[in-house]
Amino acid sequence: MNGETKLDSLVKLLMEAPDEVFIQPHNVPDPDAIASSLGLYHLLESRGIKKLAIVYDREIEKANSLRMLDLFNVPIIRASEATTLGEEDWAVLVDVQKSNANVTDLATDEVAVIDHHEYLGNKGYKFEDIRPNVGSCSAIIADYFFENKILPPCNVATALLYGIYMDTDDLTRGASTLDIDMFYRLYPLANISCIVELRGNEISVDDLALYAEAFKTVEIYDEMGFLRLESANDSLLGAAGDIVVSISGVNIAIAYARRANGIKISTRSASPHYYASDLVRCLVDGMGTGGGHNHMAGGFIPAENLTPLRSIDTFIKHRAIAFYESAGNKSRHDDSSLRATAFLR
Ligand SMILES: [Mn+2]
Repeated sequence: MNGETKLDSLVKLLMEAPDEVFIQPHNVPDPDAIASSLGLYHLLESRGIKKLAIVYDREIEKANSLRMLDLFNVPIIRASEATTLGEEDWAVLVDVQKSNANVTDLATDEVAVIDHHEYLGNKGYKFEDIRPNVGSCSAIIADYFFENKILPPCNVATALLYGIYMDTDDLTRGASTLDIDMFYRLYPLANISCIVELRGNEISVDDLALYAEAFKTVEIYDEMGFLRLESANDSLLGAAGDIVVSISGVNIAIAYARRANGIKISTRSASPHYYASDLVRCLVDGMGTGGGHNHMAGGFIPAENLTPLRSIDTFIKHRAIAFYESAGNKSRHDDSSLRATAFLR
């Protein structure tokens, strides 16, 4: 409809909700997911959506994510504590899409989605706003505020600013014009001392011990770095991968951890010739699920698909090197200007 914003359409839809509306970010919510959920909560509340809650599954693991909940009064609860959640309720997925491995399919009907990951196809949503070219979901939510002339309160502006900071690695990873515009507009509304405090809470003492062990496992092959983490802590994997990519000469990181239920994989790429999402899909091919962005992606292989006599380390390295060599050979044979897109898409 002419002049109707995305927020208008979403609110119109949610007004029809038979009972409660749950905002659901991905499991183990990170700062971008928490900020986006908080921002959307305020937007929907200000537009008169009542019976609203933010619900997530699993654990909030990282110190900075936990600190955000207190600093910004985030009304978020665990799915297991949402006693009124049921089939009659609707959900808006945030920073994730239905069927992705990192989101629990709760009893609610997922009627809407706002995300910045690669498009996983129409899952029967009544509202969808998926922008894979944007570096953070927080920038999309910030856009909803400014587009609708709603001023984000200080706690929301600060959370969204921090979400952009984290998901774009300080505007250096996959940042779009929207991330930069929203960063600029949020900045004067935010409390920078809170950002400073969060930056000072990015790892816990326990994390440090896990990192120390993990960094001993780092192995380099050309531009690729491999790291194995002996922990069930999901969010550390990506952060450890970021550190591996920052090693001089290394542009691609593969971090993985073995769990009782399978192997969790996180990939990073700072190379224009290799997409993290293509790499992870190659690693899990025929055995599990994976996806993400050009610069960061994740995947999972369930334990039942693993062969006991195959070493996980060898398996991951074999597949990653095969991907690297074939993409590298391919790109060397192609016209240089076309090589990245020709092979990778
Ligand atoms: Mn995100």
